[in-house]
Amino acid sequence: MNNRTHLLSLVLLLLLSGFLALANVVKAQSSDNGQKSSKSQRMKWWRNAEFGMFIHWGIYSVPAHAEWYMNNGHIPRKKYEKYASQFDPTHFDADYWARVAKNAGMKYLIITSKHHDGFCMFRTSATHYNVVDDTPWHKDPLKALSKACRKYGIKFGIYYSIMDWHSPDQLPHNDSNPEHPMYNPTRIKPGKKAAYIKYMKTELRELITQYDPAVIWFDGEWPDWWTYQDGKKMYKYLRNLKPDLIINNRVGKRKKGKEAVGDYGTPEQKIPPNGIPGYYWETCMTINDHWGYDKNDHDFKSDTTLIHNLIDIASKGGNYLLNVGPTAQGVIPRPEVTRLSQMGHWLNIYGKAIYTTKASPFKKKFSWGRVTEGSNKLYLEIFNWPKDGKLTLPAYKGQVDSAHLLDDPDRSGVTAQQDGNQLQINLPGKAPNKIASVVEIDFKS
Ligand code: JFZ
Repeated sequence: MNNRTHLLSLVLLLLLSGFLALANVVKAQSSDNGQKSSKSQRMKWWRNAEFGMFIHWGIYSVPAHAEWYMNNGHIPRKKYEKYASQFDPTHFDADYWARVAKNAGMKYLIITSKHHDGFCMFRTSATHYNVVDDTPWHKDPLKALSKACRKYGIKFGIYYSIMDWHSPDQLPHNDSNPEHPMYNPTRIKPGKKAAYIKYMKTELRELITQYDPAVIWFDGEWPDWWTYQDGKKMYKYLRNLKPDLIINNRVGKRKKGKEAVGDYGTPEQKIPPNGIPGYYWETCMTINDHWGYDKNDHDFKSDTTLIHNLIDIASKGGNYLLNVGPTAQGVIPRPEVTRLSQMGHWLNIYGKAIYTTKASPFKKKFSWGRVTEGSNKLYLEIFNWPKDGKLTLPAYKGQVDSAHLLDDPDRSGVTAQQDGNQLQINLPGKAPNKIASVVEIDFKS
């Protein structure tokens, strides 16, 4: 080889190795981004939705002591089954339920397909113990409701309990007195776990093919026999069946040092004080003190509490899943409907401050209210109107362009200045809204 060919091959070699190195970087990046963006793509509608309706409805609405009655009332299986023969919700109106959610400003809905009591509120081939075959009503409410949701542009989701007090594959926790069983947490019948998982898969496949849900919301994952690995496998199974399905974290157990299973966290009845940074989350909450219909529970949260909760959750970067508990006649109790309609009324005016916004960019908490972030915008949701008309916040990126009350068409009466490390707001004398007024501040991009 002469010098020239030597040099040429050296250059070629360098070029080739450079190219390979670059290709590797590009490959690594695109697979990272690929993963990240496919989850954020999948979660996009959900994150922007902010507010959903939870519905706990089953044959427990017949005795009307909420959804844990079979366990808490120590009812033997055979006796509990009788509630199915009394379930005839002639006033059920799926279109109306979807309109109640729509008018409340809710963007998605999650309904119980099977709660811990094991009764299936949908058409299924896996058991006779279902609403179509085993009630005098013979109708499939999930069919009607999924259709109505589609009509009104509400995403349809399905709750499914892993623990099953009625399953032939599961045993009550304690049945030493068969007339007085305690079900929770169930035990698995020896050798029956595979059969039960097969049953779950059959039903979940039916739920997906029959109603095309956007979300599956698992629950009842706490019995010992359901393991972290079982949850992972179930997640994979469903992800394969429907690639853009969203699945909550109660599909699996939390395991130390292991990645959480599921797409989002589900704090219950509480709002995490600092949100859950870096993780999607949704607070589910009762509108009174029970999930399933309880005829003695009249402890409804006030309009103000409910609207403040929604704002608080949005300011911390989460979604609010607010529950209703329809009666055995198929009626959403009146006090629940009126509260939802009040929330819708507020959202009609102030929804810009909630939908598609992000958590407050500030660590600091404010006694006067909450903050949400839009693109080049801050929204201040004011619960306690300051007597001196002044609010002081930490400075925000960019320069203030303008500020106004969200419900003021004249856009007058509010000023905002930023100097040094403070953002200073001057408000008019009176709060325009008793529950929460909203100031929008626009920043130059
Ligand atoms: C579960 C159910 O047992 C209950 O009936 C209802 O359906 C609710 C939405 O979910 O209850 C739970 C589940 C998880 C916790 C507490 C209650 N938790 O994580 O604290």
